[in-house]
Amino acid sequence: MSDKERGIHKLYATDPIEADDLVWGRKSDPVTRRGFIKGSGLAAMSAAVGASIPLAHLMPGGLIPAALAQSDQGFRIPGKEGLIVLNDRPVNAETPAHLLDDRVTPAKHLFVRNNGTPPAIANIDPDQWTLEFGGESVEQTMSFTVAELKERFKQYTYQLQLECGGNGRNEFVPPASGNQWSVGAIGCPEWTGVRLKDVLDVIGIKSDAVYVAYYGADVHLSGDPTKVPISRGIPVYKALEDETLIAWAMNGEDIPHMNGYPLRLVCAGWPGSVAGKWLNKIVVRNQIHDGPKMTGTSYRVPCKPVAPGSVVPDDEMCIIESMPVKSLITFPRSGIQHAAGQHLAIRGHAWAGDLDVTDVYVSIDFGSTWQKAGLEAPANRFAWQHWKAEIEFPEAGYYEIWARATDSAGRSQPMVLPGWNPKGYLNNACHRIAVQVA
Ligand SMILES: Nc1nc2c(c(=O)[nH]1)N[C@H]1C(S)=C(S)[C@@H](COP(=O)(O)O)O[C@H]1N2
Ligand SMILES: [Mo]
Repeated sequence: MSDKERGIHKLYATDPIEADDLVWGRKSDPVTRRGFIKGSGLAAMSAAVGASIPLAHLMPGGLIPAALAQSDQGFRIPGKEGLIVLNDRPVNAETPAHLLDDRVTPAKHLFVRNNGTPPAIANIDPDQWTLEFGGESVEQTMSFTVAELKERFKQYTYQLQLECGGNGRNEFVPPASGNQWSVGAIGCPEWTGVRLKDVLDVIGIKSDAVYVAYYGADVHLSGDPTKVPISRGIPVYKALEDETLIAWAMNGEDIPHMNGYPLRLVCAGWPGSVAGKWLNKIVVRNQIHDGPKMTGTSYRVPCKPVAPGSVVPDDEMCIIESMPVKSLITFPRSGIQHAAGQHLAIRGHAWAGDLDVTDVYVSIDFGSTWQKAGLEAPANRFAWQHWKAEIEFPEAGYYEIWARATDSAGRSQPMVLPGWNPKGYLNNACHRIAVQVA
């Protein structure tokens, strides 16, 4: 178990009540530390231990279930399986590449990137949840319940990829601070909701509108209710895309708690940070939104390339918009043994922000030669695309398979780290896996 995975155990040791609230959304009595767990908190705990807990009403607060405490998996996030926990305060976890093999990412395998403390599941009532619209550039302020959104507007279902702007950060030299994501802060589930543009159409946006931004119900890590953990936005044109959704379902079910239950924005192709979770307010702004994580160096890169390690003034940093072309090898898993003399069928996905992927190539000789992979069209715009190839190895030994995608503007993934930037965003270097041929 790594130090980071042990974090939640430390938190249980020092502040079991806080740990409970964080992990299970359970409420313990602050004096006796006797907890009670029921409803969705109990469901989450049951899911994590893999069975119902008949005597849960007798379980003390602040107790980490032994099944989890003694497992070598360390801290587990309810509803998630096999994720690598990078941080437990706030919860951040990524998916190993081989667990992203499904064509549509299952809920249990979608990464989690939290900036603050999510609202406790026990305190979320989807029937009472409201989404408010405001800001300088709306014609009228309005508020909708989830049921009203469902009744009043046409519903759409799309496969939409979601990738954290910091995915790949762990390769930056000199290193960038923040979650050290490797390749797994990406997924492409199927989302259902209403189009943001249909709702904005009813509300009316003024001609001076520039940006559309979100607020969510998560709270700042400091616990200070006047502080917002994150509030980001997108230019009006991106907000009005058909695929920009106010979503309540993922893969036909409620969105998992850690992924924004009961309502979130999905705005594919752009850094995941624009896809507000636990969504309760949308504002139409007459200026570029200036909420937390919108300004300074957050989700910005130098407007012009800089030398690694440079200090870049804020006014020379530009907001990240469409994400760059990228691909993953999801089968086989890195490190496998393969029998000599046999073909190896490999596969994965590729995506390119607002663009399409036009080609995927694979190499077993560190990029000296490339073989074209078979590539499918996306299920819909902004869905990742599936690719596959057959590999032949000339003799036994250690090999690396590299994958490289090209987008519809002719841009290709770099083989090694692309432009260094202070916060470690947009690393779209080729993914590679190891294969032992024996
Ligand atoms: N309210 C709220 N929305 C949020 C965040 C957050 O911390 N709070 N994190 C953002 C970031 S940085 C990313 S990458 C995505 C991650 O979505 P996921 O956790 O469902 O994978 O949610 C975005 N929306
Ligand atoms: Mo992110």
